[in-house]
Amino acid sequence: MTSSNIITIERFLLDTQPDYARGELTGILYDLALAAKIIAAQTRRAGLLDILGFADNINIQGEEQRKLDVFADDVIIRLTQRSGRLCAMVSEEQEDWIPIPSEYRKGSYILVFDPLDGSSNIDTNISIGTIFGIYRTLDESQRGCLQDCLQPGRDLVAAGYILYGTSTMMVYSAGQGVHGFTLDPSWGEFILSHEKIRFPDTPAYFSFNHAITNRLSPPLKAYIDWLRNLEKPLLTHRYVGSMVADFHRNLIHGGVFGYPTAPTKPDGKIRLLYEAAPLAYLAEQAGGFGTDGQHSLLEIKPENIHQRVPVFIGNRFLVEKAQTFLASEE
Ligand code: FDP
Repeated sequence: MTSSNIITIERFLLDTQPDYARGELTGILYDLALAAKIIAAQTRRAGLLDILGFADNINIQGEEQRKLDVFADDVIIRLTQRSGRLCAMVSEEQEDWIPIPSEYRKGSYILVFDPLDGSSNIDTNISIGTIFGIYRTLDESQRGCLQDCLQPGRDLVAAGYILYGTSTMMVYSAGQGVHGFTLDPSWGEFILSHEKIRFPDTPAYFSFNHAITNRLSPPLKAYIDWLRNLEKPLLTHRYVGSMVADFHRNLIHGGVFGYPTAPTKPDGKIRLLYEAAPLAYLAEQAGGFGTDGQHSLLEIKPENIHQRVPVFIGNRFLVEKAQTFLASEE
């Protein structure tokens, strides 16, 4: 790469924002890129700084919060709440929706996020990520309310994730394709590395937690058998257990990630608002699809901010096949 074709995320965001834009959305994405650099730096030092291990809290999902989750949550809230661009937030780590404190100016957008997805992988040095979605407020004249936060994925104006892997990558879409930026640690800049990402036509992977396969319903088992026995294309099974990492690998090489319902998880495990919907939005922007088995994940209006949903997401034909198998269950 020569210096003349290096495109930083800042330049790309400014160059691609529409003429009528006021820069608010661009500003939020840039704030998230900054948050990503701070979280990435802390993630890299995690083993050394003894910030691993459990914080003293149990989060509202009943999972033990790890210290890095708390750190990432705090960084994103602090960096974005005073920007004047948001009027509400939802975080996986906070029980209630988060209003913008009255001392700060309010903006027109709602940010929903999972600060550290795949957090059970932190202490074994495996890729983790941040997922985010951005909605517009329903009423510009108000300061933001719960209803602003309960919008279906179809109304997202932007979504993305940051993957803390062998490199740190920020991948986002604001409705004009999916673009990926890799953090150059020596420059401290996200550089455009993957423009207009599309799922390849020939997928390579399927990603399910097979520990629960035997407990799945007959149509789900049949679907997984179909994936396993497919010959053209031949699929390999890979499952990291960090949804962002599994989604990213499948986006680049093609594939399907699934977390269906099971007897112990009647609603599935993945959260609709800040995990499933943003990734389904990216999937559609990249030519793929996301479903709960019946409906597009983007059509489901959340009833509460932490709602769980079964998920099948990736190459469209692999995901639609899940719907076909599950239709036989009815
Ligand atoms: P985690 O609990 O570690 O935060 O949605 C949460 C999630 O990770 C996903 O990232 C991941 O795909 C899934 O749970 C893994 O669940 P299993 O361990 O049950 O496979």
